[in-house]
Amino acid sequence: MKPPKVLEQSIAVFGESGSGKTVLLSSFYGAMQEAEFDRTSLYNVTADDVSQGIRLHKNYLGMRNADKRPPTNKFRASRYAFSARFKGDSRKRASVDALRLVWHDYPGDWFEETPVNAEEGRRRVETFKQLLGADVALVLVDGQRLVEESGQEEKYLKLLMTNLRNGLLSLKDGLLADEGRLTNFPRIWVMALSKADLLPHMDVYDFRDLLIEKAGDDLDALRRAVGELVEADEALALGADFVLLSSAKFDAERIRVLDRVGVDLIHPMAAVLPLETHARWASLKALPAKVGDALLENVDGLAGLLVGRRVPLPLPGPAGVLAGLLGPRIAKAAADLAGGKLKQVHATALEKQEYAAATLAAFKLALEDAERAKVLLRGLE
Ligand SMILES: Nc1nc2c(ncn2[C@@H]2O[C@H](COP(=O)(O)OP(=O)(O)O)[C@@H](O)[C@H]2O)c(=O)[nH]1
Ligand SMILES: [Mg+2]
Repeated sequence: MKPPKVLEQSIAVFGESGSGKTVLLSSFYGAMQEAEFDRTSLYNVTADDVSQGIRLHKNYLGMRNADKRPPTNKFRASRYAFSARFKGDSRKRASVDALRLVWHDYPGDWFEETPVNAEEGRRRVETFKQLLGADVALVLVDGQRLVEESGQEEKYLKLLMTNLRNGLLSLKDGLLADEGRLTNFPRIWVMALSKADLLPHMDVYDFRDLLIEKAGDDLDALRRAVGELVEADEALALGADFVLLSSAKFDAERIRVLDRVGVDLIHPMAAVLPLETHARWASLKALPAKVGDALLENVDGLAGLLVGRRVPLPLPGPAGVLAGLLGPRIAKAAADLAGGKLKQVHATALEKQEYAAATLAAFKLALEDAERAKVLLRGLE
């Protein structure tokens, strides 16, 4: 039997303690264990680490059935891997059996407190290196803090951005010690309003405007700090994409897990945002070839799925030249699929039971819907 073919995306989630990371993870995972999800979806999702999965599911059930909040600081692990395995006939899977989502959880204290000693400093750099393969980072902005600081939100927002920036800069020397600026590092930083249910009148445009108005300079300083870490900072989007997230609706007594916002966009964002953005960046003339290749390499599997064609691996000689031409074209064709054409690709893939392709098309459609609903705002035109 051939080993299963898995395409992997990772996402790094940054949020201060109390900003909603554990609840978000539990809601994300628990929702996909519901019978209704199982009945209607093209894949099953499991946690690669079984006990991690059980803990998250238990958290979810506690919220759903007993209105109990997940215990705080229970999880020490900062890496969670989930696999979405496709149902149906394996011969029709067009070489992809599963999409894996790796979720890196960065606790806020990391960025709020300086390391106590050199050893701890080294350990932070080592742990941080785990996220170097992530294409997308989510920065959680705590909606509860915005409510508490209503009218003077800049107090909280500036501190949040500054802490994150200082945290990253403090890791800089350790991160760049080996080979200089990083080719693989999250280049898409999405600002996420967590606990969005507490601000029911705020749509994603209002959220963006608030951030820019109250902490635009700090956001820009954060962008420049990340720019100092990556090779070719023209391929960097920080402060361009925004999303609203609510893991559940928390009333005084009830926790309504079915009232979620944006949680179902996390996997689609991790897969689709790089696909669309990397294809565009790779066509920039000024970009070093090494960076362009790395950007395309991260998305060629997904692009091939959507346009129904595997991208050949780089080959020597004329074939290599051909692959070099084909890769960007396939990525661009996949990135450009939208609207009616995308719906067609989705319907055809469903009909042919090519579930991986259908899922990726559905991910893209979900982002389009979220934009229309003003839950997601993408910087791309
Ligand atoms: N209203 C609302 N409250 C939330 C939401 N997510 C988390 N909370 C609240 O925030 C608290 C801290 O969340 P938690 O996920 O433990 O934060 P963490 O420290 O970042 O892991 C929870 O106990 C809830 O009371 C949300 O989506 N909406
Ligand atoms: Mg937590």
